[in-house]
Amino acid sequence: MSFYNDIIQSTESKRKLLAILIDPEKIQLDNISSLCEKIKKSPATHIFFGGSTYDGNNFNEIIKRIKQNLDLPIFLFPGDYNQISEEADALLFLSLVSGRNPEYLIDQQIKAVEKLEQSSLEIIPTAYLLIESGIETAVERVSQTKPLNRNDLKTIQNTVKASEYLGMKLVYLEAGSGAKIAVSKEIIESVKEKINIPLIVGGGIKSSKEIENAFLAGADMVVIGTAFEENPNFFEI
Ligand code: 1GP
Repeated sequence: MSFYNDIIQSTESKRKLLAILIDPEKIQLDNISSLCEKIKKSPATHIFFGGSTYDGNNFNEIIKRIKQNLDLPIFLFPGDYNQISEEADALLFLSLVSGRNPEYLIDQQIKAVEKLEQSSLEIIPTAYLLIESGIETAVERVSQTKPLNRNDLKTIQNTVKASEYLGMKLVYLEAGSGAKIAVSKEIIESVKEKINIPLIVGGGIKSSKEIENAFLAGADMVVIGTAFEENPNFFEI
């Protein structure tokens, strides 16, 4: 069984995917079962787990409890190499290809190797592109990189194509958590026409209309974090 192959099969059959992002920093152990009840009632197909700045001790325990309460694949979406846990199912092995900071292009990945060699996580190489979104987001602050200009479609297209040539298996277009402006329809369309690998879009998506628009423009998977954090009834509405 491969979680990546499941994504490929879904994209081939045009089944859209929805990931709920859980940030360990913003979750209490005691609230996990009620949160999972909400997730069960949502259309979520995946859980993404990770955050830009987490340095607490409950990382493994939170994932374990989510797993006990929920039957969805858990993908690590790590802010740094410490956020690797055997309790999860797969790891988005991110390289921040929109930026020019070697720490997030390759150094963090090298630091992760010894842990990954001991692990049975499925590793999915993922091109991670931060797109300009109206505010300075945590990704920008932590990575000390600039996002790509949202009007420069050519550079965005060439960056995703180069990532595909390099062997990346997923592209993640990121406006940044809590972004003012989500990744635009034009950007999603222009990226989708360039690549043959699945496309994930997240950051600043706050309504079912915006989810729908991202899917219509060509996103294979949409990620929802803040909107669900702020309102656990988001999907009911
Ligand atoms: C952040 O793309 C995710 O990495 C989700 O963003 O929190 O804005 O939904 P939001």
